[in-house]
Amino acid sequence: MGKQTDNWAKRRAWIAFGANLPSTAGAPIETLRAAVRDLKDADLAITAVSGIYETPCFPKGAGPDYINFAAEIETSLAPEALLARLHEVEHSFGRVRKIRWAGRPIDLDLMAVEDEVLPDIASVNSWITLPLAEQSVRAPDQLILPHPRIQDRAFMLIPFADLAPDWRHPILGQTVAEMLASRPEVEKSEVKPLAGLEILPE
Ligand code: PH2
Ligand code: MG
Ligand code: MG
Repeated sequence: MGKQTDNWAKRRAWIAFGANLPSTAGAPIETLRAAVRDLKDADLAITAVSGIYETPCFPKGAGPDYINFAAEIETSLAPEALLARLHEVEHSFGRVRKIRWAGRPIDLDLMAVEDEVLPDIASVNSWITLPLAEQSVRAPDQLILPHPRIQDRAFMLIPFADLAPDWRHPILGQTVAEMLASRPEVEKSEVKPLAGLEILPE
């Protein structure tokens, strides 16, 4: 199939970046910097990057701390093509998909494409409400939008709030700022800004 750019106007989307193991490009921060650079092309512009954070591994104790941040992009790629592009970049840094929640040299998660719901409200809802015990063993094999864990994770919400505090979840009805306000204080306090580090969109 072609790149599915026909009939797609440019749309805004938000990507969560994460890493907690070294890659072929070096330490997590170096990997993610290189990934931002590689993602850019004629169909995809990086329009803003959040602060950079050091965050405890979820689940607790399962591995080293993560580096997390988020990027706002503008793209003419359809959501499926965009996801394929993210997987391609993950693969180029040595990411192998094996064990759920295993440590990883790079993780690029598509959090949202405007207020798109995919594949449909009922399916997204069933992933949103999946009990934690099942989340550790079941992963969707198709694109789910918005990403079903945004509202549960300060390490996604804090970077997202740097970029788009007013983005409203099309199913839950809350903004990023509101979802973030619902997270426990301890969880938020563990997401630590890394001062002096920067990733420029250009
Ligand atoms: N991503 C995971 C699993 N655990 N923990 C933190 N702190 N940050 C992540 O990005 C993360 C995680 C699976 O995608
Ligand atoms: Mg992830
Ligand atoms: Mg992922």
